Amino acid sequence: MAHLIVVSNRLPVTLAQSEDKWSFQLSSGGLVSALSGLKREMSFTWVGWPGKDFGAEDRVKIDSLLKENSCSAVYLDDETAENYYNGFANSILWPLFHYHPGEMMFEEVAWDAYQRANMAFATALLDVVKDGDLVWIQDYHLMLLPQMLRALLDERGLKSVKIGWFLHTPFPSSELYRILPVRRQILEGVLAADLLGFHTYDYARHFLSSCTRILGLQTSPNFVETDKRLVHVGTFPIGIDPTKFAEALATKEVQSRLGEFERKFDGMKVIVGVDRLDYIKGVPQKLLAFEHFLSQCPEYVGRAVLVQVAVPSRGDVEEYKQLISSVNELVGRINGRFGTVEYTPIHFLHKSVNFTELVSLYAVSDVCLITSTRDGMNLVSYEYVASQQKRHGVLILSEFAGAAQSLNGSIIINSWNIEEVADAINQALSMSPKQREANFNTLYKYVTKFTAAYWGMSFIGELTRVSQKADELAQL
Ligand code: ADQ
Repeated sequence: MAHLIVVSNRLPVTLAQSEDKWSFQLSSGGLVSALSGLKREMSFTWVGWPGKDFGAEDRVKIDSLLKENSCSAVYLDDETAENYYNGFANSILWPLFHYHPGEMMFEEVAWDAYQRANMAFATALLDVVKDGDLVWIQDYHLMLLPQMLRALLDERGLKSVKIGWFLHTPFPSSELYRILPVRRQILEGVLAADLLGFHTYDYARHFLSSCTRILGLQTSPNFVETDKRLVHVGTFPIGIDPTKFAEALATKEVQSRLGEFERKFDGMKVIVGVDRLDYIKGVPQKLLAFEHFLSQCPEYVGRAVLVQVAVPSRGDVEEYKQLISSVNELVGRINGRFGTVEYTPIHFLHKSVNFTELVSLYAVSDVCLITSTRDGMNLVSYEYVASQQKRHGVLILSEFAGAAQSLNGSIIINSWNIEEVADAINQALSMSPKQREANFNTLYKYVTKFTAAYWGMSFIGELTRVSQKADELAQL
């Protein structure tokens, strides 16, 4: 049975030290859930950056703790980490891939660090990878890694390692992608993999046209032909672990918190928003649409609230600081305009909430409003559906989130059209119980079938299949 090595920018762990003893905690998330499905099928090791640099003495202890938990760390010095992560990944690739080229600041120092960091991953992987292993690289932080790793493996004669790469963000139209000064290097970087995965066919299509237009390569809907190999391209929409939500809903803690919320919002319609405070999530658009809704439907003033939870994110990047201040201003203005002593239209929580709070909030809400201006998939939409078995709340979902291509049964909106979003809120709040139930059933069926575990198994299943095919061809 093949061994799987998952590589991501961050190890999904929290390391804490008390006295001189280190402890380890696995974080939750889509990728961790995906692996819980795969764990039954194969052994795996997780390789990634532990979040900061550690001194030599701590590294020894951390390394052995990580090894006991099937993880392995890639250490980066603080300057490389900053320029690679905040500088290149989050200030160049992230805005470009989400159609915000205006926010993109290309700097050589960031590009150098991106190359150095990807090389540090490739070198660290050499200690872990054995011939015949499957290596699954995650996301836009590591787009040079397939090529760098392949070169090192070739030097050592490790010819039967198979490499997969998956992109969690959109891949933009080639018209936009070609702005990137290092557009060739990035494409060539990932094209050393055997299988490339995207959330939706549109993203794959944009990638294929970039390969044709920028590198002049032959492509078909599922392949790119390079002079070295046939690179397979596929769509693998990610999902969540819905049982985690069903189980949480049955706990005393969630039931009691839900009861408190129900009493607090008695007689009110609750609209929920849960986002990282990132410019791609369209939080200002959401606030403006809610304001427009209240002005167009005054019967809901005093009877509808928006609970917006916004996790602080990347606060050290300039664009994010500006976003926080414009969101704060909008919340203040709208609450000032429609609020009374008894009524606060927008409850704005600029923080991360714990799982009990999150599930209770999802469960108490009549509507979940997602207005991303671009979003690879958007897991909040899935989580809301997984928490709505009783209420059958309505999902309003931006057409610019990958999830809009899978989640039939939601109201799809253009998040830039404030009037359309306001109308959708009104439509959602007045939808008949019968229609809500029918929509919920369609959504719930999808969310519980296409889970994170399903996603992980489909990608690895496909990587195994393409590897076997390549091995058979090589033997001819
Ligand atoms: P993200 O941009 O982080 O992920 P998303 O898919 O919505 O976006 O996942 C966010 C996660 O954070 C959810 O699990 C949500 O519950 C949690 N979360 C958000 N706000 C929170 C809060 N205030 N408190 C607690 N938890 C909170 C990237 C891409 C997405 C893609 C995923 C997976 O940008 O498009 O869906 O990867 O591929």
